[in-house]
Amino acid sequence: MAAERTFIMVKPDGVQRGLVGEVVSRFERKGLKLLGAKLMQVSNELAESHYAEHRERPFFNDLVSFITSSPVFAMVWEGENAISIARNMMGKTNPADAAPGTIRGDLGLTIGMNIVHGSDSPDSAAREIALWFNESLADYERAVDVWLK
Ligand code: DAT
Ligand code: MG
Repeated sequence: MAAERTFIMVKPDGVQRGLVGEVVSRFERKGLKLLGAKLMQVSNELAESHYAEHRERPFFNDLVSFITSSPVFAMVWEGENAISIARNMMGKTNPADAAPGTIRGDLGLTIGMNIVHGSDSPDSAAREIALWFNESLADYERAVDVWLK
């Protein structure tokens, strides 16, 4: 099976609450490989483009305001089934419904501030990686990869 890449972001609430290391650590321990990471302030233009699929939803303006309110930590992770694995590790969108053991289930309280974003399909991963990382991603081997097949 081919390795997948996924776009993951610690949202402003996660950065403000000091949860960047916790989120990074969970993906590292899972065995996913980090290909890119940056702390950045999001522009309105980038936020609106990222969340374009939600443009008509009643919460769209709040979502854009929230994601641009303070820096985010944007990342690309790679591994077998990385997209669905990361979504499972994040838990359901509403932390009230997210299972214990997931990021949102363990650390989140409300749907408006649910700590983390992760691509939901191969198409959205490709779109989001291109949108957030126009610089080249790291290309490297890990000795441990032979134990993560
Ligand atoms: P996810 O982040 O799990 O992919 P989504 O793509 O449906 O969820 O929505 C994007 C974000 O929008 C979500 O993380 C939080 C916010 N959101 C979704 N549904 C909402 C709602 N009903 N009320 C307020 N915010 C909502
Ligand atoms: Mg989504």
